[in-house]
Amino acid sequence: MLDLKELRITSIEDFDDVEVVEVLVEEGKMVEVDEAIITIESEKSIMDFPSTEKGMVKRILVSKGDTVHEGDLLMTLEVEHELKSTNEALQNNEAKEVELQEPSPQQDDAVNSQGRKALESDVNAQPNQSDSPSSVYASPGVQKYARELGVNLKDISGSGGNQRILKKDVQDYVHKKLNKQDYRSVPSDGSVATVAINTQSSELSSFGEVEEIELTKIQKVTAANLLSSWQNIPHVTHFDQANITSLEKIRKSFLSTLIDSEIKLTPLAFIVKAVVASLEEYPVFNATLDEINQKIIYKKYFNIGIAVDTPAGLLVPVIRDADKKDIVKIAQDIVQISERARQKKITPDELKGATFTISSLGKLGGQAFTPIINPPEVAILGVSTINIQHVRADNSDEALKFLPLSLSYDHRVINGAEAARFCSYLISILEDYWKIIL
Ligand code: CAO
Repeated sequence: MLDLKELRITSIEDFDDVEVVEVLVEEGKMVEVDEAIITIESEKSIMDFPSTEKGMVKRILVSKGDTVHEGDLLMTLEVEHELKSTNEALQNNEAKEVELQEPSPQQDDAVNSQGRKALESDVNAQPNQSDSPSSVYASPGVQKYARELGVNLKDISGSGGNQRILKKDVQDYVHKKLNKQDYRSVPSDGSVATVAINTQSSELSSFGEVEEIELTKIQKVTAANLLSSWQNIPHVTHFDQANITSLEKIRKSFLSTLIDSEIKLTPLAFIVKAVVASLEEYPVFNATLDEINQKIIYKKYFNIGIAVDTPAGLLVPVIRDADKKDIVKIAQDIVQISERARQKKITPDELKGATFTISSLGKLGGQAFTPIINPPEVAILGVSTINIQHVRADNSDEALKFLPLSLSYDHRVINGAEAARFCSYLISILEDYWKIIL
């Protein structure tokens, strides 16, 4: 037995006439008693208006932007007292409705649980005691959602009409917090805030002798940053090598002129200069991906991070404005920052602001490796040990020196062809260094 019921706007405290800012249901779909059917907004507040009946929406008589007054007809519902025959259809409709209007439970759970974690550490994220409709513009549903996540709606600017805060704004806010935490808010104790592989020495000692040594603070922080980078950035590594036979001759001749000075002129200073020239030519390698606003930020300065192996762990101090420095100054900087890092004298400021990093294993050995990007950078160059290849030319045996290069890049920002071009350009400089010296 079907009845047609009318849903009218009833008297609501503070509201004389109000604007419909959202219609939350569709014709042909089921609504439940107390389910929000429209969102209305006055000068002072915003709220969801609920259905007083359960039934199928037959006809909607208001639309977004309409002004409604007490007693106005909003929609008609087909109400069945015994809904047995249509139960199945109704359930399907309900399921679809949930799909269309709400994020999936998994999405919500992911945001909820990660969001809570991200916000627990945020001293400003207190429960929104004062998020009453008169102080923030958000529907009760959004207010409830924010409350569940521990988000204070006052911290969010709304993207809806009249700056109304939407569910999406709450989600964006949480994602922003998560992103910030991933890259910059390593816990002050340096602990690795991830699911730990919990292998304890008691388990291992059943197989033989073990020794436990606490990770240094640097190792803890590095572990958290590396893990975050590895998990969040799709890395690709491009391998190549440069014939630096003539560059090595140039370096040796430079060295002979510096014989009495303290300057240590290794291939790395030349590599830094060649990398800067390549970054100038291919600026995307000097960029940052702004994930939230979906933008690439091109930096016009060239600060090169140098991975330094120290007894306490890996540190990456920065050579600032490398484009404005000559090779000798860069060589001096490398020595100075690496010594300060090893002597634990480096300051936090000296570790910040890199736009691209070089990790040189120098003569330690190896032919290639896959360096991990140091966010917010989008690429890193790994340098391995020079290898010597003998070639026969004009009845003589020439020993050529090849420098292996491993370029890891963020595949969201840089594609393989660009990486190949960048590497070829870098190699062309390393193989014909006069190109940038003169
Ligand atoms: N192949 C062969 N020899 C090389 C070389 C290369 N690619 N690069 C440098 N060398 C030589 C140098 O010429 C120098 O030779 P001499 O002993 O004859 O003077 C020697 O290796 C040692 O150089 P160095 O390491 O003192 O200086 P550098 O400028 O090459 O590097 C620094 C400085 C700080 C980068 C380096 O000392 C260092 O810490 N590297 C480790 C970085 C690292 O751990 N990366 C991995 C990160 S991922 O875990």
